[in-house]
Amino acid sequence: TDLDTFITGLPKAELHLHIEGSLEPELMFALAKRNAVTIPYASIEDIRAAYAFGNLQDFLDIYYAGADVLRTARDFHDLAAAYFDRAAADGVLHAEIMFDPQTHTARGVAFETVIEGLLSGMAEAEAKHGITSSLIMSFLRHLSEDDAFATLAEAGPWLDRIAAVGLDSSEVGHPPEKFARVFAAAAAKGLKLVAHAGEEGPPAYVWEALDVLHVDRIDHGNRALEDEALVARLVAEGMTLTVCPLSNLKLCVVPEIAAHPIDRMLALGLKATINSDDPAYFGGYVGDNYRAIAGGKGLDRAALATLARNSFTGSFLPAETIAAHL
Ligand code: ES4
Ligand code: ZN
Repeated sequence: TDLDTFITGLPKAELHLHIEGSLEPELMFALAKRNAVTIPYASIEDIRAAYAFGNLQDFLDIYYAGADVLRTARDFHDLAAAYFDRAAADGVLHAEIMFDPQTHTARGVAFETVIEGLLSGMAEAEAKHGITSSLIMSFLRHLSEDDAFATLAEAGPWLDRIAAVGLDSSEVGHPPEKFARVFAAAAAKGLKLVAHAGEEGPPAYVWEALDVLHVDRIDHGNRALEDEALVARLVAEGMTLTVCPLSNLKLCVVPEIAAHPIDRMLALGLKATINSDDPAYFGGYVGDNYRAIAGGKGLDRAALATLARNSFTGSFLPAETIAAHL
């Protein structure tokens, strides 16, 4: 349709994407075979049938299990290449992709294997599609501060290839404050900072991400809307929120897309963006997320264009590159 064409044609950046969450069942099956890894599924349909989640933890358990098929640099290359093919088809010009090194190093896969595979997929995508990208190294918040520090140390040889650090995994019970010192150390190394906050966790975690971690972006941020003073703070700072509508639906953060607060976020003056989070698990890539909110919320073209524009102004691209995209 016309609207589909409009959405695909909107120049956009993707700012909230877990590369491990772009592992499609077909590739999971193929990599299990290639690496002789046993997975608890008999077929691709079986994998898809397992993707019914009651909350974030239900999803995370399945997501970490799925990542077990990723073993070699070629696997990480293929994973990234498949994502960029989908992103390019959706009109994504730039992507800042998260990876979870601890998910792999804990299984005996070397940090170097993970990052070199991803970097090679990113280089190929730039040559093939002209899509630019950078890496956000995310710490798993259910693991310790020491473990995060060890991961930051392992990243040392590749720091010039990493744009930012992030914070993901089980939110409730693992407040941002737990990682205050690691984030300070990352900032001292010149890295940008992002953190998941207010997805399932309370507004207090969003305050902490701002005041204790000093983040440059908030991933999700939905529950900030419960706190008027917090909304005022986010608006005053022009803080970008990386919102993920289909993720919110699949993880029961919202009961239906019609109830998603994206329109309220825009009306309040928040710098919201649209992202896919874990597209292989949540039923769609970034274009599907734009289409879902266009249909489910009746957002007009001007609102969709604002969201796409926010994805560049909220990116970590140099100012002159951002200006060239607007
Ligand atoms: C995630 Cl949706 C979400 N929330 C927290 N951590 C994550 N890791 C991958 N997807
Ligand atoms: Zn996420």
